[in-house]
Amino acid sequence: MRETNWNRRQLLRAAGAGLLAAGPASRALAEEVRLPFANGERPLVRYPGKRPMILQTARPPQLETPFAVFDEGAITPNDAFFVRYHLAGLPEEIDGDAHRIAVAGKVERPLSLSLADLKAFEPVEITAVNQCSGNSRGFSEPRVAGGQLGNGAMGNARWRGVPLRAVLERAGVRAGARQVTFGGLDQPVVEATPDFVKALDIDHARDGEVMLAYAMNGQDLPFLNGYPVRLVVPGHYGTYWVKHLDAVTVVDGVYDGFWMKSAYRIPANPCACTEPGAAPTATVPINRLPVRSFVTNLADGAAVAANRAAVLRGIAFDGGAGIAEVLVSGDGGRSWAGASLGPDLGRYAFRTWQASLTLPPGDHRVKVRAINRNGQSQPDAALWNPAGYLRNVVETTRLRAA
Ligand SMILES: Nc1nc2c(c(=O)[nH]1)N[C@H]1C(S)=C(S)[C@@H](COP(=O)(O)O)O[C@H]1N2
Ligand SMILES: [Mo]
Repeated sequence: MRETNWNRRQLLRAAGAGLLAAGPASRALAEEVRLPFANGERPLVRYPGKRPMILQTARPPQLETPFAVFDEGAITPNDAFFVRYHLAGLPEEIDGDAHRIAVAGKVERPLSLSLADLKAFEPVEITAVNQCSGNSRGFSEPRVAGGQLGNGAMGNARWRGVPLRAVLERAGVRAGARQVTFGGLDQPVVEATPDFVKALDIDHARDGEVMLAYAMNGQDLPFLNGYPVRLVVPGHYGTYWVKHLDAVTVVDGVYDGFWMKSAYRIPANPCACTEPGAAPTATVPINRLPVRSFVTNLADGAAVAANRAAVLRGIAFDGGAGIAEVLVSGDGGRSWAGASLGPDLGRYAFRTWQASLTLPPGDHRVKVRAINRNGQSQPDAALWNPAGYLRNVVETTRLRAA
């Protein structure tokens, strides 16, 4: 498992190789993909420990999962899991044995936990989707600033680790605690950039599900996904899932660092949306994942045999109620039929589904819609907000039957 822990020089070399799109070093790697929006051309690159991934940025490394990976099953393999960083100062190398997590602030007993200390707690496992707030931002219309991502900034893995609650109990949270903040080893490269620190309310931090994870799908965390320990916040957007976790601090106020106070905020209204182009009057920190569903086995524009049952496969997920139902439409949303759901890996996981559609010759708009156990679903038309967060419109796949 050690081979997944690459040092920064190796990562940068890999990034450089991918970036030299015209140069000799890139030939073995360079293939392009085209995300389906304007300026969607991206190189495919191979980083250590990863299969070819869609390069969003090289410094810091930001890699998107090629969408076809999601048709391989409900679990996203570690070598295909997307990568998101804000700060270009990645650690040179991480020695898992020397790594310590400082638990401090409003606690009775500050702790310095090694990986071995963490592994001595009773382990828990949870299968949960990590999705970037900006997943699918490239489809936003009107377009918005930020990484122009397709639909591949998400993944579902089986996480193993220790409930944050158990760690906080050992440290002894003092009266008056309001939030817990989380920091990782990566650093800004210029002083003006605020360090990446996130916060959760104390009750959320102690819900028993928020986890300090040291394994992903039965392996050490890949370097780029947070080796040796990351926070897992089931049902919540990836921004809270702090990687290379080294600081857990209990505070008695509402943390007001840049990445909580200014970034990753959504309109404070029921749709978390605004009129296109308009700024919200009030905002709150982004939180739970809304319901989403995708067709995974047929790409937009694919051909199928006319008048014969075509199999449709896909995935659906939400922020933790669990998927109750998936419906598919072969006629652009006029009529809907139920899909059959695959195995239930837990309410935070991807739920696979399957359906069949018989289409007459011609062009068709196939749609998929999921409904969770709270009765929440997806909007027919995309909602808009200035950061391009929370996209969960009913997806359309155009198929040609012949
Ligand atoms: N240390 C650290 N943790 C981080 C980030 C970061 O920049 N630094 N980015 C967050 C964001 S916005 C996302 S979407 C997830 C992505 O997790 P992944 O790279 O393992 O896919 O990591 C989160 N944790
Ligand atoms: Mo993110």
